[in-house]
Amino acid sequence: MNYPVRARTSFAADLHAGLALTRRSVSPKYFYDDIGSRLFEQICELPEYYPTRSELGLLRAHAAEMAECMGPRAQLIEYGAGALRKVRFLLDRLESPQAFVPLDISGAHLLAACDELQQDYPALCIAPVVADFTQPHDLPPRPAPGSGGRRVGFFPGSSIGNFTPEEAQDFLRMAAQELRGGGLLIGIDLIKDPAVLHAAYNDAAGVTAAFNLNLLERARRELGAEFDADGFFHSAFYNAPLQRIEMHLMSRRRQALLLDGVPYQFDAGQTLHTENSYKYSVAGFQAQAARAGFRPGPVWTDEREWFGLLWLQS
Ligand code: AVI
Repeated sequence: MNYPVRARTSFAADLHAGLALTRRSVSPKYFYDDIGSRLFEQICELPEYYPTRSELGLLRAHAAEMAECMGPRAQLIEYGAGALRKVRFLLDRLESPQAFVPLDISGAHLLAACDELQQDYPALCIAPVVADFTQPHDLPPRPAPGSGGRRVGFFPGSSIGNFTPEEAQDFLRMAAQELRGGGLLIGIDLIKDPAVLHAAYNDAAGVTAAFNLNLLERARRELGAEFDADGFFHSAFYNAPLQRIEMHLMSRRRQALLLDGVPYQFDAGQTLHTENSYKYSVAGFQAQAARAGFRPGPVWTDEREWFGLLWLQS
């Protein structure tokens, strides 16, 4: 398969940079090639992985209240749109939305998902934007003053949990500006019994392990990286002081991973840190959002209080 030169270069450059660190790490965004995206979809169906089911349950039960917060004639922006499944709950309840603007870095996937959505919502104005939403990006003009509509945002899936605290704050600051006069509906994974978290990231079927290991397999496929296939294993644990799940690829033995001819030595037990998944309290997240310019609004959580959808007014 041919990969765009830019994509290869940034993966290669970021992997080299991450492997050169004393504490080796690489961005979780590199999980999501076609194979990784398919594995993530499987993760969402796993019995141990509650976030997707919990959030869908909240949307199913409360979409009407959420749509009321957004108001009539909204211009709805979705950050990191993916398959556009969750937003349907809102679209079914929104009163005469002016436009739906999904933002995603993967153009082909975004446009395919938009085509599918358009078939089911023929009257909806869909204006996809192919962009990395964490970087400066263009949006269609705001709803005209007097049109009665506001610009509002949707960022589901607890994707903000994969940002560093600084990235999360940058995103919230950008969104508060972009959505001023409207608001943001955001999904966050809540702090809970570490045993529940541990199970969610160490599923019995080994899908999360395959998802994690695919990052190295992707480096082999796309960048020609050389390493022993079973030289690394999946390691995921809850770091309680930092309130996050950490995922690592741990070396079984002393070995070298070769990338573009550069050998990166791993000792037994040494890791490549591949993901953080931050867990929040509702009050803690609202306080963080307030520092970015949002005012707290209604909160929806499931009975076990494992997952939250928060309306933040901007
Ligand atoms: C996409 N993101 C919110 C998932 C999470 O739970 O942090 C990614 C994931 N990693 C392992 N399982 C799921």
